[in-house]
Amino acid sequence: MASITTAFKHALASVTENAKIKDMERDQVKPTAKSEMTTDFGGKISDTDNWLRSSDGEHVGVSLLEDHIGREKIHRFDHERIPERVVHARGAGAHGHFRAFDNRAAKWTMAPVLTDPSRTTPIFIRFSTVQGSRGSADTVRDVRGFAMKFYTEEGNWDLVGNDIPVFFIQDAIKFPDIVHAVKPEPHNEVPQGQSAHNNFWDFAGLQPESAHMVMWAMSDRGIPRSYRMIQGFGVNTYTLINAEGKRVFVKFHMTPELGVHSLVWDEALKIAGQDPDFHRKDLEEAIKSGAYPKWTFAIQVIEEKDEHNFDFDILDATKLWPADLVPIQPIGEFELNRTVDEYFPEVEQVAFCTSHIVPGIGFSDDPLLQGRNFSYFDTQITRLGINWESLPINRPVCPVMNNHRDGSNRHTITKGSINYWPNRDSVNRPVPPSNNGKGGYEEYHAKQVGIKQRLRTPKFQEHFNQAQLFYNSLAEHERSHLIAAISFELSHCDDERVYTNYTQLLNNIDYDLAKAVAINVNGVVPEKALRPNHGKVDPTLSQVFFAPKKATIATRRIAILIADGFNMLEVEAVRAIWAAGQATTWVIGPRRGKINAEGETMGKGAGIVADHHYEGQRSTLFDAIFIPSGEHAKSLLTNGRAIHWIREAFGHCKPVGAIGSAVSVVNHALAIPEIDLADPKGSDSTVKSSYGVVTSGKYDVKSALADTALNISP
Ligand code: HDE
Repeated sequence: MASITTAFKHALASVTENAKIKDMERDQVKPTAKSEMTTDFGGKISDTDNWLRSSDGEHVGVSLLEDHIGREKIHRFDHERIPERVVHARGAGAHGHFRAFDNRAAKWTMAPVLTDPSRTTPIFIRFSTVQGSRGSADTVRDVRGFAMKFYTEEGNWDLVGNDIPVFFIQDAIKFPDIVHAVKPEPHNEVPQGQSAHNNFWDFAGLQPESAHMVMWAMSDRGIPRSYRMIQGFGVNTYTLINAEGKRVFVKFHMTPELGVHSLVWDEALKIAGQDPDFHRKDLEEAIKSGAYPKWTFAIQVIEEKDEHNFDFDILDATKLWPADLVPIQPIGEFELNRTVDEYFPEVEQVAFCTSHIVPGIGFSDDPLLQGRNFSYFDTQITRLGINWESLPINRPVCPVMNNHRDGSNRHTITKGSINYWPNRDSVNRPVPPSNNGKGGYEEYHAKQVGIKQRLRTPKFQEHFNQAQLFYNSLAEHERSHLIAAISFELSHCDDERVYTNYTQLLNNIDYDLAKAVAINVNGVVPEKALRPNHGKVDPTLSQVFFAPKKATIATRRIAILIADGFNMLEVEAVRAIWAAGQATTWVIGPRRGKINAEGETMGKGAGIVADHHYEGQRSTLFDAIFIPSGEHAKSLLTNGRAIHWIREAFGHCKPVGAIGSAVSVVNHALAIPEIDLADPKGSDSTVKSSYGVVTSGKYDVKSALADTALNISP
């Protein structure tokens, strides 16, 4: 019996799991070797290279407007662009699946997507930056969007979140102000992809409710290593409703399996120029190699009766719910396992809407969420037109049937003469579910009493307690990065009023922080703290907390730096070992092409084909570097670019591994006496490891490799 149930579940899972793939296939076209080029109206094209012109064969002659083929090609091209998103314009997306672990969430919600473990719900996630335009760089300091679309059997549920659990403002009416302030300044459209300018810090200094999120954005969270290594948060307070009609408040959390990791600032800056698509490519590379990014999905729940038992308002989006007060409870997991086939129809046209919810999930009075529920639908009309919900990537996998009609670009053809309700013909559908006794989405019957007014209630007035909690919870290195980041940004503000005001504001959060930044940027150095530090700490706010329980090199990119005369056996062995650990290895040599191994005659022998030459890629694009032994050490020693590779990787705190003769190269490059490097001649038989530099003097390849391979995990 059990096995029949399991088989049934698997069958069901595969049906639901593939529902969106099947749905999208309806609109797919695939050119084949036999495909012939046609116009959009299906006529075959004889010539796509030469405009129709009147010519005597010797002189080019005039181009004729008559050329319908030429005109169609240009018309289509002229109208290819649509408005980019007003925020979150730059992004990358992928398809995947969500599964509930079991029905543990059923006591709070009747939504099958969160409670039915036999279901595999297709999802699409779009990650994004906020400030920059569509062509901006991936690694800029910014918040990352984490927008999820669940194609459930009850309709689409869009959970439009960020990688930071709180927001800059409390009331939606301030959104245009914060976005105008952070976006490029209106007079010259500068800067691109960054908040390091007068207007942002001016606004932030005058709108202290943003202080908490500013701390997060300036921390390492603002410069993630990968979309696969960010947390996601629903941010707003939503509600869950169970089968008995009982309601609770909820916050959603997504935690990446690989841990939460960041770049260092110098790397982020360099990668922005060296590979502006770094995050987009990283996501694609991981999924295509089968290393599917995974997250656990968790909720925090507050019972209705406890709503007012906190010293902050649980509907204030500038506040998180500390994990020691409200436990974070995992209820499911999801992975991304399919890249998009075409960017524009999928990633550009995907459109999220916070008001897309399914039975069992509801809104709260969170004033930011209420405004979002209006804004998202509205913005999609400008971007995609009123029929945006029927685009392939946006349409649900369950039936859609209603009396909405027309609008530009209507594709759906609904049969029948009736397009209103009620109608004279009872057999005509659609029938509203309440009329035929089956339940549709029903709003929770919440009592509303109030006086119409514009206000913020008292608990919304406190802005610094949680900014302080965040600061207190950071590890030492995270704090120094935070100080450096705020200092960098304020140094880019040349209006004295801006940086003096902000350094004063910082003293509400922490005296040492305010002092350090003020000294760096010529701000107001405080004499004493403005308010005592409450000393509270929440370990779950530091990235360190999310380090995977077992260290892993999975999906890490390791560069193997070589020149002619490298030790082939070592390279082959480490590549095999690291591939087994799901890391990828890339050979970097003096040229892209064959590099000769030790003992081979130049130009002959199998050698190894380098993936890139020293100038073709930079150490910034890798997580670790390794140099095998061999006579190539002599040329590496005298190659400035190779030495720079080692220095730069070391400066970015990356593991640097070397064997035998390569140890002297590392010694020479780093020239830091306190680093405990192995004997350059290779007679030392112990593996030494210090500051991420792992060296082995052994020539016993097997054990040396074992040592190095094990120790190189980033
Ligand atoms: Fe958004 N936001 N937002 N936002 N947001 C948009 O919708 C808005 C907010 C977030 O990948 C826009 O489709 C208002 C919080 C993401 O397509 C727009 C307010 C959070 C994305 C909009 C907020 C977000 C958007 C622009 C304050 C984290 C990208 C294009 C009340 C929980 C979605 C679009 C994608 C996009 C409005 C605040 C996340 C204009 C009015 C808080 C991830 O409608």
